[in-house]
Amino acid sequence: MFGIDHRNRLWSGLGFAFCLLLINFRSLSKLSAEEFNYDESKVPPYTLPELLKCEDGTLVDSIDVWNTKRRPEILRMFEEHVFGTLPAGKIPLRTKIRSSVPDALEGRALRREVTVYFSDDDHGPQMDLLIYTPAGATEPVPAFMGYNFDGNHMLEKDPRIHLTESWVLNRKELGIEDHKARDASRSGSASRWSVPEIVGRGYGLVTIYYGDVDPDFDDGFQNGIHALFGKGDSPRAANAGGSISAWAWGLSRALDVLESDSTINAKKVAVFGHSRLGKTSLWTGATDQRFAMVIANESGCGGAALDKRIFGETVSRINTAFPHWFCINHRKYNNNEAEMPVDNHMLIALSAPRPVYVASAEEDRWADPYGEYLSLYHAGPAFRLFGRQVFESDQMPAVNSPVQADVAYHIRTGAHDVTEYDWEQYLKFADTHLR
Ligand code: GTR
Repeated sequence: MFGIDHRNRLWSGLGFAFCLLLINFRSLSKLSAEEFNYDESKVPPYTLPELLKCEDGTLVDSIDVWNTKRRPEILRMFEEHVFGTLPAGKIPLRTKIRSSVPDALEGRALRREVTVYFSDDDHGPQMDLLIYTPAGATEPVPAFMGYNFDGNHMLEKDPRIHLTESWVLNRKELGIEDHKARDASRSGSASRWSVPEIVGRGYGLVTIYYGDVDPDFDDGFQNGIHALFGKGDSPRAANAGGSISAWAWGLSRALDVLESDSTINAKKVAVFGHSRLGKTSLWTGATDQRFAMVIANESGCGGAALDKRIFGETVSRINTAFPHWFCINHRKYNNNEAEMPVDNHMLIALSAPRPVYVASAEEDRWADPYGEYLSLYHAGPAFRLFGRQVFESDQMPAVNSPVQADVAYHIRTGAHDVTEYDWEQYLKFADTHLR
């Protein structure tokens, strides 16, 4: 039993510790990107979990052991410790064509908007697919599918594209201060999509505003598609899926819809994403093997980069700044990456043997370009099991010198963004693997 004095001391000690924790939490979220490690010599020694060794010590020496034992184990670890899971089970989908323009982009594309409803309620959770296919295509085309950041209307000036009614991130530069999309911002993200080149090369593009599926703020998982899975989960399970899981789920539902679309070959769809949406494309490729190719553009921490390198963004920082992206269990690894039972070479390996493209930008040190390359390199053994050609060297290629085999990588000059250069490489990779 504690005497009064001891108890007081204990309480004030606990209070002090709590304050420290709070200060630490607050100050961490305020730390600017400059205050993290960008010095290769300060990367701590780290050990990556073995990709081809099962939990019971069995070594993976065949495609069968990989498919039936190791791959499911790795997938489970990512569900349990990183992204979390959403309740399984089919959600009936309804669709409605919102618009169809046969001569969009100066006659180059058929452009359709398809609303996908996730419930019987027309005002319930839903998403709008914006679908471009080459005008006059006579057979189903391979396609890229990926979320956009600010709404489908950001791809083109055309006022016929529906202005999203979903919650959007405020952006002063676009005049958005009340989380509502504005007409004035139409075509603001056109440079990130290279639509004329994509359709010109014979591909389709399917894009969706990610906030339709789950608005990107921490609201305790009440909005977006989380509402479909019951709000009664309180307290939230430590392995319940966060926003990245929700976004991945949305892309799978979009692929469900494409399976009965006559213009797109649903067996040849590459999932694409930039940054947080690149983390999402990797998790989508891992959870839904129907996607034929996976592209992660500058996906960084929690995406392609090796988290155990502690270079640029860290697990602690990402969970503090974006508490809704991952599952609660992921927070166990705040400042504790060494204890993570997985790292992101295993996330990439979950897409094997399908072709995977990882891309970085030279100035995007926050996303740890070398860590992104190394992850792809260390995922190699899973691809080799299938006879796929991967990279032999752990040294990344020079800037603006893409390397493509059955996996691909480039680091280009410039900042965190998606550019025409990036799309040129993705199209070339798709020409090899999706044709
Ligand atoms: C940053 C975040 C990154 C990346 C990026 C983005 O603030 O730290 O992990 O996801 O946002 O999505 O633009």
